[in-house]
Amino acid sequence: MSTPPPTALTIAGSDSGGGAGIQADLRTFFACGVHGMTAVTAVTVQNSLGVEGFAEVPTDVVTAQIRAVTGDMGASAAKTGMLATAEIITAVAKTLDEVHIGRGTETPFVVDPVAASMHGDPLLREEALEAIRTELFPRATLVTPNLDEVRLLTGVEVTDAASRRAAADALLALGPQWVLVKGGHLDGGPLCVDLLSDGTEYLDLEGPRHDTPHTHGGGDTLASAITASLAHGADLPTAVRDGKRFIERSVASAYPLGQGTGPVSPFWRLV
Ligand code: PXL
Repeated sequence: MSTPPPTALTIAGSDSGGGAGIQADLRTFFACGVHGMTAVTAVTVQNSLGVEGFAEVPTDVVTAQIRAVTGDMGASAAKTGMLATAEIITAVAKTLDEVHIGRGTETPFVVDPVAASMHGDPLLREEALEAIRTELFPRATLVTPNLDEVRLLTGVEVTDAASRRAAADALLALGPQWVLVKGGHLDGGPLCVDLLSDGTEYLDLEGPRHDTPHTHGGGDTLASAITASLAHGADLPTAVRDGKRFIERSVASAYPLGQGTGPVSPFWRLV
C-alpha cells in the first residue's frame, strides 16, 4: 500500500482516437503523478482524420459522475474540456458550486473553452458560447482559450501584443481569476508567446515553436498538465509554467498515427 497521489477531475468528452479529450487528460494526469477521475460529457466518433459526430451524455449522468467522485475521493483540482451543450454547462456549473470547486473555494478549476476540433469540426453547440461566458468563466481559477476561442468569446482578433492584451482584458471582464491567451496558433516567428494575466500582472510566456503537423490534443494536454500541477499544490503562475514546459516536450514528442493528424505525446515523461 502507498500514500494516494493528488486527484484531478476532468469534465470532458471522449476521443475514440485516444489523442485528445478525456484520453489526453488521463494520460497527462498519469504522466504527472496525479490520479485522474472523469465526468464524461459526450462521446465523439473520430480518428486522425476528424470528428464524424458525437452523442451527448444525459445531463443528470454528467452531474452524477461529478458528485460520485468528489463525494468519495475528493478532487485536488478540476478542469473542463468539451462540454457540448448549454444545458450540460449550466448543470456542471451548479454542481461545481455544490461540491465546492472553483473560484472562492480551495479547489482550483481550469476552464479550457473547447469550441471545435483542430480540423474545425464543432464540439460545442453555438448557443452554448453564452453559457461558457456567463456560467463557467466566473467560476474559473484559469481559462485557457486559443485565438479562435478568444475571437468567438470576445470578438477580439489577436494579431499582435496590443490586441493580445486587449483580449486578456476582455476575457478577465467575464470573471475568471486568471487568463492564459494561447498564441500558438498565430502564424510566423520561431517563438510562440502566451499571455498570462490576472488583471494586475501581465506575463509574456515565450516558448519555442515546433514545426510539426501532429498537434492533436495539444490544448487538452496543456490544460491537464496545468491542472495536475495545481493538484500538486503549485501556485497559478508556477502551474502554468510547468504546464508550458510539459506541452513543449509533448509537442516535440508527437508521433504520426493514422492518415491525418497525430497526437502530442506525454510519453517522454515516463522513459
Ligand atoms: O482538442 C480539443 C478536443 C477536446 N475534446 C475532445 C476532442 C477534441 C478535439 O478533437 O475530440 C473530445
